Amino acid sequence: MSTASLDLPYETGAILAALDVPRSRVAKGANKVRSPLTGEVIAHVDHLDADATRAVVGEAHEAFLQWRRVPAPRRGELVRLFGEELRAAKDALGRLVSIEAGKIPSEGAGEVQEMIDICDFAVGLSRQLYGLTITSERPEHRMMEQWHPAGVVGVISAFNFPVAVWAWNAALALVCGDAVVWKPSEKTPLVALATIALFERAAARHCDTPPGLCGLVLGDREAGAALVADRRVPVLSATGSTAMGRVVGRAVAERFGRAILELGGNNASIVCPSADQELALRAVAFAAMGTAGQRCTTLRRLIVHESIHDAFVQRLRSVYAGVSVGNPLEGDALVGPLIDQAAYKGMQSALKQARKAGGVVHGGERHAVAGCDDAYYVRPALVLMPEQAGPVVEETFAPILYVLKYRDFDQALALQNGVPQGLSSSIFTRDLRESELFLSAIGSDCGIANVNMGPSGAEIGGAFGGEKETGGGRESGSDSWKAYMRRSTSAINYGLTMPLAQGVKFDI
Ligand code: UN1
Repeated sequence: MSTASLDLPYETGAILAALDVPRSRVAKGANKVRSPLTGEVIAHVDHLDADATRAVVGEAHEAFLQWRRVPAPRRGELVRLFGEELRAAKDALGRLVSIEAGKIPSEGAGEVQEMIDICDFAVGLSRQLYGLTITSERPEHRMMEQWHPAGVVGVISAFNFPVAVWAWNAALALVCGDAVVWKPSEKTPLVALATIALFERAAARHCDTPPGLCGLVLGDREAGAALVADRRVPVLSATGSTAMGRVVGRAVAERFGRAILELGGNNASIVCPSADQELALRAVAFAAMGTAGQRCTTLRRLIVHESIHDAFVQRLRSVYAGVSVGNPLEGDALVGPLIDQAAYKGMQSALKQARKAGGVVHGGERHAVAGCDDAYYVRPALVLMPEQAGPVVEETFAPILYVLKYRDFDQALALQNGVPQGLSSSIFTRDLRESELFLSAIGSDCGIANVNMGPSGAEIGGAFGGEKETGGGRESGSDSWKAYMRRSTSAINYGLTMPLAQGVKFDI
């Protein structure tokens, strides 16, 4: 096979070659791929148009018709093999995630680990796709429900978790008997190509895998729109902005498909008077500055009790001033680059609005990194806000942490819940009443509510997703698999009479 060239930065060519990505897929296309580490072009890929996208869906649909016949534990075997390929390629794929998405090495590797974890979870699940049996009001009858494969699952993923979020969806969908068509972010096509190449390695070792089971669509809005509109895609999982989700959700609903939406977050942590401040400081640092503030679960609002506010903010300011920003592949920086210029501009505009609304901004300026003039590195920003207004109620995908003060607990809860988004949240307290209230029906309104830890960095065993403008979808663990299947309810008469439900008589 002719693989990628070797003359790209950070051995990108060698990594792609090792991961079986053909050079033809990354060398001559019309669309430039840049590394946010340096801003330089590292590949050229072709985009599929609407017709080509529909053709990929068609192949996936044909594959689905075969795949749904394969027993679920056999389907699990394919996912097990894929997990093996991921384990073997963890270093290479993790490094490619760093090159293409700008993550620090441990987060690049962590992203691949998250894929491995969901594969393990799905393998077990492949023997546990259970329904119910239900007692019937009719004599000599029983009822049951079964879960059947749904069809082709469309996955639209974002740049910030360019492969893990696809894997959450794909690993479950595959054991559920579905085919998958993936449209990754236009900013991260290389990791998608590499992931599919690894999947194909696993598929080649599994004789029941039909061709086209995991389709890949590199493309822009046109391709995305074709995937979203296609009636052969009963389930469409989309991760990204609320604006994108509004368009996608509507289009899927229009044709009565099912959308799994994982959209914007505006996650808060409450720091109570009894909090272990040392622990809170460490948790806040990772949650707010990690991944350069570009996680859906990034901590964006800190709600601190007035009695500890000034002292805690002072400690936080010194943590912010000391954090290393830089090219994570050239040193040991903890904060890498923003994804692109648009992200930088969005950040600066939010900071400007914050100042206008009376906010006091610390940090947030562009940070020069030698040899990376076309990249966008920033100092993380800490913004003291007089109230929750302006940019504070919006999600800006950058490392900005707004700090608010509270007096009584109800006020803290009202602030926590007083934004349109509802993904993740957390509380730092040693007071059992406060933590239990926070987790109760009248507490946090988010899909994720943590105690004595930050809002980010969820593991795969739990259901992931959130309420309100976050879109309501759940992915990954718990019983999220049900969204990838169709439910069939059956009533079975094993007697000789024909009683009707609700006492209806119809004697012929
Ligand atoms: C996302 O940012 O889209 O909980 C997903 C976390 C990660 C996943 C984030 N496990 O932060």
